[in-house]
Amino acid sequence: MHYGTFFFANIVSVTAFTLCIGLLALWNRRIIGMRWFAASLVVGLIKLVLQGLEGHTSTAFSMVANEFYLLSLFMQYLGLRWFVVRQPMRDYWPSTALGLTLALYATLFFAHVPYSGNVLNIPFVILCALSAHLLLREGQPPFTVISRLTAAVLLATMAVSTYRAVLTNLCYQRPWETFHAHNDPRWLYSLAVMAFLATFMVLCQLGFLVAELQRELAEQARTDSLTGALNRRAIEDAALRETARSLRHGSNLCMIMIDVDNFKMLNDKHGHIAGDRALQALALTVQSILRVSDFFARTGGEEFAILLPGADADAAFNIAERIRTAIALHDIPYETGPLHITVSIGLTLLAAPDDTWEAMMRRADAAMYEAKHRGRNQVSTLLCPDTAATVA
Ligand code: GH3
Ligand code: MG
Ligand code: MG
Repeated sequence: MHYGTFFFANIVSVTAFTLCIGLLALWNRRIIGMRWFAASLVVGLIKLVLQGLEGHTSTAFSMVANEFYLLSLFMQYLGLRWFVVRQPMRDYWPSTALGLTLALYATLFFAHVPYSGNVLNIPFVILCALSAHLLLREGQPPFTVISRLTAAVLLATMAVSTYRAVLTNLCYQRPWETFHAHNDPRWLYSLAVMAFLATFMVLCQLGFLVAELQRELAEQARTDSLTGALNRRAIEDAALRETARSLRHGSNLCMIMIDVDNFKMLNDKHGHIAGDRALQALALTVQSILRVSDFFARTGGEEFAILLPGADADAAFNIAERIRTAIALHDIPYETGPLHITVSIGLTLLAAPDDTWEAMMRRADAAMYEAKHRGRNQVSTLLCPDTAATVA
């Protein structure tokens, strides 16, 4: 294999990959991880061009090429981290350590210190291992499969780069003279394996994009766009699951129905936009009171449902009362002055052994209408099919 021909072919394919990932990052700007992938490929491509010119230009270009390799891997790490961790990196030490490493390598390179390649090679191997570890630890659905696949590619990259680091220490201790290695088949073929793994890595990056788009679609199909609460279908699925689980384990399950009082009047008086604002404020208030394990959905225009797994009638009643009071006391900011709403709430408890979520919904609905009947802005409880509604 001829070194120049290999580099030309590699540069052509990496240019195509960079364009592809770059355009996808541009079309999906909200997916920040793709930006890091694109940036990592751009830096990797520049590194490849500089490395291809090795022996024909100043040795400083080789130094920059080597540094860009580590930089590119670090950017890829940040991209992977975005997909699986979903939180910005708060620690500054990784970037600081990277900066110091690059500065140290440049100094040793220009001082012609032998074995200085280790300053980059060792962090490269460590970063591969850290990336793989992060993916295996944090890769939750829908990223589990692609995370494992990517971790395998990273571990293979780590193995080959370790081999190349050992080879460098044994035969090419002077990083400003590595063009001597161009005719060494061990050097060239291991480089080809790295290029092959880099191609796999780009496919993995596309895999992360596809998994993220799937996640977004699934979330949209479960969410109400106005309030951000679950939609009817999602709470029905949750109710089916939770009733089966509660009946199996003999645990409590409560359902709450909420309906805004005289909402049509608010719309008529202040306009539809004001009504929308009130629904959004209501959703925020309810969500601030619920736990993450509870389910909250918008089931109709101004109607909402809540599932409280594990809550008994007293606990559910307290939560319903807190919701009712918080909404009644809330001044909802609006251009023409604060808006006020109240809600009527119906509450029911799963009745073993053969209750169903449809029957629960009917009971919670009946309890809610009972609350309306008795003057609105109150909580009504209908505990089991034979019990009359009690109002508090
Ligand atoms: P009640 O106290 O008996 O529940 O009276 P209500 O006026 O709240 O009930 P009604 O069913 O008569 O009216 C519901 C209103 O909710 C009618 C409809 O215009 C309004 N509505 C439904 N969906 C939306 C929405 O997404 N945005 C806004 N602004 N209004 C909505
Ligand atoms: Mg209604
Ligand atoms: Mg209403």
